[in-house]
Amino acid sequence: MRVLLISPPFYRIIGFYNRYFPFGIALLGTLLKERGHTVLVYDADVTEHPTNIDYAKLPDKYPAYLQSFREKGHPLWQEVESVITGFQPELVGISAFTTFVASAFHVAAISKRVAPRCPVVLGGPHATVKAAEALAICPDIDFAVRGEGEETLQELMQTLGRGEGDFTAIQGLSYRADGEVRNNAPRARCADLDQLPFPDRSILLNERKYTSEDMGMIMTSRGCPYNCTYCATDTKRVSYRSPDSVIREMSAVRERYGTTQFTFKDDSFTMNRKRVVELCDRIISGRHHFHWECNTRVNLIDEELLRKMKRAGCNFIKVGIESGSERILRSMRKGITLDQVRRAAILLRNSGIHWTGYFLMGIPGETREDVEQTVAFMREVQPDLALMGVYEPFPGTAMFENGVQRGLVRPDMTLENFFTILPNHYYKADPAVQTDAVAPADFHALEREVKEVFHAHNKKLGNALRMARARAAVYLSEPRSLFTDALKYLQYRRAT
Ligand code: B12
Repeated sequence: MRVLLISPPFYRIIGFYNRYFPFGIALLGTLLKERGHTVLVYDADVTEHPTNIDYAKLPDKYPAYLQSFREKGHPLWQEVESVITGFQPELVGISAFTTFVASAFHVAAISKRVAPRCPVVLGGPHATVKAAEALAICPDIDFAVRGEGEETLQELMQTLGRGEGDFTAIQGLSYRADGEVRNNAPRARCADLDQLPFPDRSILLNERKYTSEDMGMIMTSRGCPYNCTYCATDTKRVSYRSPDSVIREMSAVRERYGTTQFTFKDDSFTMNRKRVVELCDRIISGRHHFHWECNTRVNLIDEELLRKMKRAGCNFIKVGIESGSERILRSMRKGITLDQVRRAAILLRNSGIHWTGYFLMGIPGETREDVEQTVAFMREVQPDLALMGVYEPFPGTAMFENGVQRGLVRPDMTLENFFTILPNHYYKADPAVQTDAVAPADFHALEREVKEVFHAHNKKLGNALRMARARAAVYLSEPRSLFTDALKYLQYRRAT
């Protein structure tokens, strides 16, 4: 079968740079190719030139994003059309996060216009939690795959290939039948990640547009057992790849793309301490000289572990702090205390590894005082980079359900809603209302104030130099990342 897997455009439409390659569809494409299908993986967001990367400014461009759907002959939507027409697929698969699911619906519509008989399948985080809604509102989507797609997509293709119309036995699949949406039983998670191939990055259309660092995104585990109420990760059971498999993938990526800086994008990389120690030991004893970053939690690091990680090439660690208010941390079920953050901040600073703290504001029930505590706490713990996000209700999360009960969140959206409401307001009952504890006008003024404090913190020369020092090896191997980083820093300087 000729299969076209698409990551729809979003960042590129509004002049932003999207990091990494589309891991999920690259992996699915690799599997299908191994099974003899003809596959093209089209990331419509990849751009060669470093464009805007100050993601705090992303929402400012959302009106232009919505406008692109109304613009006849928009070059990016024309590009999508010509890729579909040129490839002549027998199946189109589209991946989507909630934030840019309008793009997925639009791609589906283009596909149905130019290839009306070709089935369109939606997958990814949005399909996982909103399959029924997507099928109910978007007539151009024929199937939605909930959760991991490896087995489900192959079974669907086998059924379609045999010309059969009975999909009832395919776990994890949702589809329309007799005018209603059917949700088949869920599919069990992949039990052994080592059985999966590495995503073959060479099947990406425009492979050469990615930087070596973008190609260095690696997933060493799936899932997270914590219960943060704002998070959309749906797997509580964590499964891991073996250190051997991870090192083989890193070596293969380095060989093909010259990658020296890798990113472990696992939800919490140091969840299993023993495994991290083993991986680090293997990297050190094999003299691999990789550099890498990871995400983790403040309660999952200690001095000895950080020392080992640094020796194994870890140069960046990103942790979620979220709030400086114990009350809010508890309401988020974050599972950490402010004292744990203080302790981790000292360990991270002493480790010499560059560290980023992620913060969140605008969550239901949060007052101005809570937000002020967060700002004061950021100043106290002084991350090398401090990033503030404004909470968005993602379906499938506990906070989404709680928001529905509080009247802040609407459980469903119409197709028209997705094309008329700004993506950072999706599923909000009233786009103007962020939280029930701060009046809308006050919230927006507060958001501006807080973001200015964060910008001022990040643009301090000392912080910028610490970042540059941590990335020195990357600059040597990929000089264009020096340009990208300098651009980012200048954007920050101009922002306040
Ligand atoms: C990498 C990543 C990113 C990268 C994406 C880069 C890229 N080029 O794709 C970056 C850093 C840009 C990013 C940005 C954001 N992200 Co993010 N990100 C992730 C992360 C860590 C890994 C995704 C991944 O590759 N997973 C591994 C692969 C194997 O899984 P997968 O992609 O889900 O694919 C599987 C299935 O979904 C399915 N599948 C996927 N596509 C398709 C397509 C078809 C046709 C089929 C059949 C199946 C299928 O099969 C795949 C294999 O099993 C996830 C967390 C996670 N653990 O998944 C969050 C996650 C996807 N991100 C999330 C969010 C919220 C965001 C942001 C909105 C955050 C923000 N507020 O800024 C932004 C999005 C845009 C914006 N506003 O800036 C949420 C998504 C929630 C949602 N409902 O959409 C997640 C789940 C994090 C979380 N725990 O809440 N992100």
